[in-house]
Order: sequence, then C-alpha cells, then structure tokens
Amino acid sequence: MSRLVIVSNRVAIPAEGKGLVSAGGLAVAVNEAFSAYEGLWFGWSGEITENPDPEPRLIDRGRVQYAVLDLSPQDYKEYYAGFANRALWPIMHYRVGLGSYSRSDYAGYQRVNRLFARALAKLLEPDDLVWVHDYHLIPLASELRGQGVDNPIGYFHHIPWPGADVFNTLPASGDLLRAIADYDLIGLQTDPDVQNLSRNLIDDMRAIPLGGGSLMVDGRRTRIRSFPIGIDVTGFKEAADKAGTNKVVRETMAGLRTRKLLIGVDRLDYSKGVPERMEAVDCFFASNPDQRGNVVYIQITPKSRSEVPEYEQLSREVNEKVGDINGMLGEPAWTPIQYVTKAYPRPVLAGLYRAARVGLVTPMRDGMNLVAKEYVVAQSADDPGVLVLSKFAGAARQMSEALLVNPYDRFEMAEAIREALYMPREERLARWKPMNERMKREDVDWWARNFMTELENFRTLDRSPPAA
Ligand code: GDG
Repeated sequence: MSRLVIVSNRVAIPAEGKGLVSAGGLAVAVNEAFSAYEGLWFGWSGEITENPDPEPRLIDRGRVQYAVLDLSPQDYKEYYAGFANRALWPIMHYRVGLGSYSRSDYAGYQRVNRLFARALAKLLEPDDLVWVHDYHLIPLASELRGQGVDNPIGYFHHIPWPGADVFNTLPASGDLLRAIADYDLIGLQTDPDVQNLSRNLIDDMRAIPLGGGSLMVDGRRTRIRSFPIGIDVTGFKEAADKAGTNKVVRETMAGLRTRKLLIGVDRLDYSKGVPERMEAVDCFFASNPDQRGNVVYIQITPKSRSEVPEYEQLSREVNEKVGDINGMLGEPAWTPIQYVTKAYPRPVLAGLYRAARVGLVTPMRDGMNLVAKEYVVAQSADDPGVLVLSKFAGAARQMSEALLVNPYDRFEMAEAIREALYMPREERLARWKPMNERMKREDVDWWARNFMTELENFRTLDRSPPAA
C-alpha cells in the first residue's frame, strides 16, 4: 500500500483513542482521502513558540501519523496573518482594495514554506504521493523540488482563482505563478478558476498548452483541472435526522413557535457577505411589513482571524448593523435578527438547517461553500426548505436549482427571500430533489478519489518535455 502525505497549514490531531476530529471541512476531507491509504499529515501544530524546533514532532494515531511544527511569533505574523491572510486571501477573492502587501510578510511566507519543505523532505519515501492544501503553501512544491524531491506532488486550491487582471496586482504574482507550476497536478474548485489560472500561466509565464488541461511551463509539465469539493452526505443526513433530540435545536424551535426561520452560517469573513445579507433582510421587512413578527433570521458566525485588522473592522460593522436593524424593527416580543458568534457542534447546525425554511448563503465570492451543500442535504424529503445562493459561490455551478442571487443587489436578495418563503411545496421539492441527488453523487469521497486517481497517474508519467 503506498503512502499518502497530506500537507496543510493546520493539522487537526485527534485525541488519543478517538478517530476523526469533529472539526470542519478540511479535517473531514483529509480523513476521507486517508481511507484508501496509509497516511502522514504534515503541517503547523497551531502553537506559537519562541525559537521553534525545526524538526517536527511525530505523533502516531493508528493508520495515520502526524508530523507537526510550531511557528515563531514572527512566522505567524508574517506568513499566516500577513501574507496568506492579508495579501493572498483578499486578492483571490477579487478584493484588490482590501489587499495589504508587505515585503517582510512575503519573505516570512517564503521562509515558512522553506522550513516546511526542509522538514518534510526528510520524512518522504520514494513511493509517497504528496497532496498539498491551500494558498498558505503555494511555493511548497518548488521548495521540495529544490530539496531533490521527485515524488508526484498535487495541490488543491480551496478558494477562487481570479482573472489575471486581478491576480497580477499582487506584487509577488510572478513568483507564485512560477512556483505553482512545480506541482504535477493543480486542482481548483470550478472550471472558471481553471480557465483563470491557465490563461494567467499562458499569458505571463509563456506556458504551452498540451491539451487535456496539461501545460508545459519552463520545461515541466503540469495538469490543471477542477475537482469541486463535496461533503460527508451520509454523516450529515444522519445528524439532521437525529437533531430533533438535541437540546439547543429543541429550544430554538420552541422559541420560534409558528415563525418561519431564515438561517445563515458563516465564519466571520468579509468574503461571506454577512452585512450585505443583513441589509437584504432589512429590505425584505421594509417591503413586506406584514411579515414582521412572522419571520426570524438566525445568523451563526464564529469569529475568525481576529488578529487581522480587516476582520476586527468587519466584526464592529456587523455588530452595529444587527443593533440598528433590531432596534429599528424589533418589538419587545420579536427580534428579527438573532446573531450569535459562538461555534456550535455540527449536529446543532444540522438540526437548525433542517428547521429553517430558507438557507441564506450569499457570499460575495467563495471557492465552493460547504454550508450551501450542508443545508440541502439536511432537508427532509417531504418538506424541504429553499436555498438562496450567491451566483459567485463555486457551489452555484452544481446547484442551479437554488434561487441564485447577486449578493451586491440587496433588493434582488430581498425578493428571493420573499419567493422562498411563499414557494409552494411542489416547487420546493422539484428544486431540492436534483440538488440532493447531485450532492449524494458528488460527495467528499468522490472528490478525494478523483483527485487521488489523477495524482496516481504521475507516478508513471514522463515529466520531461516531448522530444523535438
Ligand atoms: C474554504 C473555502 C470551500 C461554520 N460555523 C460552524 C461550523 N462551520 C463549518 C460549516 C462548513 C465550514 O465550517 C465552512 O466551510 P465553507 O465552505 O463554508 O467556508 P470556508 O471556511 O471559507 O472554507 C470554501 C472550503 O474551503 C472547502 O474547500 O468550500 O469556499 O473558502 O462545514 O458547517 N462548524 C461548526 N460550528 C459552527 O459554528 N461545527
């Protein structure tokens, strides 16, 4: 059995004696990928220490081994909070004006990628397949190649890849394009992302298209393809079926009485369109005054990246908006927006999705968006709710039966909320069924298997340029 080596910024180590960590998207996806391989998961421990040890700590948990490094306060500030989250994240989400680039942050990003590569290269065996995750680690393959690693290395980019006119505004864009071509396989969420990156490489790196998504860049061959990520459908459905017994879910439903529920679940991030969505809800109540008191909007928004100033700013903006709207519209017996910033266990989310007549998933931009998929699979087949989905989420490409909206247009979103609330059961069913079927087929297992099958091909493929 060959070994799969997964590399990601954060590693989620399960507690002793436990299988899977119940955390979000990446942990579920990674564990799915390990189901067919012996595994090693390599990355940051999540800890920050002065003078961290350059040798990773090794932890064994059954079939999967974990190798983790600590970061220094400077690494954390420059690599993680700085370049990855203040320069790359906004640019990849088309927010050029929000980007904040500094040379020292970029140097820190390169330094940590080199540290990771040096530590990882020593652990690799000739038969290993290496799968790197996300924008924190774009230069990792290039650093590993520099250490003499010749194994197949794949990369999956969880967030959007913008057009070249956006991406090239990043001062380090040329370096990153050169570096990404050192992967054998580059996976993106959607076909438009694939087109953006491929065009960028062709126009700016003189890449030569070889057909079938393969490109020749600087004498190396790389393949770019879309692999839309899915969710653990079976697990999520089960959780939604059982959720009626959960205390938080029961109390929430009792509190609603006959009111209809709109739900939003997002990390507090400006890409998710939370304040814009609140304005749309406000607009809905303004144009549908008869619905005041009949509808409640619950927004669950765990804080994230609070060390990045733009996120602190967003947190204040949302607090203010909730206060304004509730103050203006609310009554002693009715609060239109119930906003919570705690993270809830997945079974609670599943139960609240099931209870909600409308799922509001309206990011300004999103690589995929798993909440949209979770909302759909959590619905019951006899009385499903309606998904209102931003057309700028990668998920919209697999979920065309949702009510697709432009998140920059609060009036359109308000109309979609109205349409969703009044939608007859037959239409709700007709929209839900095909999406639910697609989610079942294109689940997280399908995603991991497709990527790994493709990566396996690079064991035998000749990577050199074709003979002249
Ligand atoms: C990146 C890309 C892409 C949220 N609140 C709670 C909670 N969550 C879970 C959700 C969902 C996950 O977090 C969020 O996933 P998303 O896909 O919505 O967004 P990102 O975190 O931005 O993820 C995204 C994804 O990578 C995968 O490739 O889809 O486009 O940006 O699973 O349910 N989970 C729990 N409590 C909460 O309060 N337990």
